[in-house]
Amino acid sequence: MRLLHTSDWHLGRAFHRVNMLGAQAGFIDHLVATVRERGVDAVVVSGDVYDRAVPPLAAVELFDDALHRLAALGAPTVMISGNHDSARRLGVGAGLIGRAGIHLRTEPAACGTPVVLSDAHGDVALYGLPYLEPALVKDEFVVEKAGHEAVLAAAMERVRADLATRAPDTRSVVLAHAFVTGGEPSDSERDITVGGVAAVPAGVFDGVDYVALGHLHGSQTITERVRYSGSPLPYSFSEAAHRKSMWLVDLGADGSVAAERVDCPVPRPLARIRGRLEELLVDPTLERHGEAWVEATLTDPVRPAEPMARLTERFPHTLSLVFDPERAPEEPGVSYARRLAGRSDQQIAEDFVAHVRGAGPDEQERSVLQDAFDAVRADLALREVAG
Ligand SMILES: [Mn+2]
Repeated sequence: MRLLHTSDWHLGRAFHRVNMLGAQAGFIDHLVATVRERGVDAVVVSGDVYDRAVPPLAAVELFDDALHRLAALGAPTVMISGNHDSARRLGVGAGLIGRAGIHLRTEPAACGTPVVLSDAHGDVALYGLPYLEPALVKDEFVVEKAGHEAVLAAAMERVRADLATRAPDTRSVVLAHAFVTGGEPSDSERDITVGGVAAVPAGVFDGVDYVALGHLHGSQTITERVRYSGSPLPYSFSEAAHRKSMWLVDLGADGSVAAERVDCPVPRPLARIRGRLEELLVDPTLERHGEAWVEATLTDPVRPAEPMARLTERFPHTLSLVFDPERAPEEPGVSYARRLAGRSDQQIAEDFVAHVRGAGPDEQERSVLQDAFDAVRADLALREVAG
């Protein structure tokens, strides 16, 4: 049986100021084409279909379009809710949609009830474990310590118990949305550490043939049988080195796994560049980033004037500016109170300007500061008279 494993679509999410709906629609086209051209028997989507609980209408329309196209292809699809989805909202109409072969698994209580597909070699049981927020599902799974490992272990016990009741040659697939030990995070996953240690050992999933993971946005192989597909699109500059893809998994008659990476379309490459503004504007090696989405880290000791306007002349798709000025290390161990002792408000303000910008105020800026302090003092004096 040939599976296509993807996750973390985050429909409706923007990348900095860029609306990603066009790129997300391009990915759905690619997904549908892959299902058709590569003879995919089933699609598994491991959570974070949407970026938030109440997604924008355009994202809901895109999801609706994806469901209809997958159903029209006759490719059974199993989807779980992730930590970004509202399980309740995503699960609306799941029973009806399931009759069209699109199985939305958003109920923690149903994790031991698989979607059963079959091929010439027998049955394949696909268990959808929606994102299990420990505090919310600890009663359902009757665990003492409401941690990620405890609730996933309890859910997997139900999976194994169900599997034990089936024909011995039944192959099994688990979909889960979790942070598995050994996985490499990026900046665009919402933290799930509230309430304890987030990372779950891969051994929790022992006993099944393939584990289709979602949550981490980089494609990763934890073990041959336990993989993250990663998101199809980048959602932070920390993903600049990612190669966005899906896993095409051939599940053999004996439960063996052969996985192939299928690349996703790249709407625009990502580049992180670093240096002084004047260098970035002329460095010939940066020429290749002219069409990229760029994050520039400026190391100028003094913040240059209009850096964004100047950068976008060379890199029109600059989306993010970071200032990390080179400066001499400060004298350590001097307390804040000691640094302020015996100085006027004006001196403290001028030092502050020098600290954040790298250079102190010029004459004009000094007089602006002076006027501000004078105005505050005058106001205070008036209040005392009035009060
Ligand atoms: Mn995600």
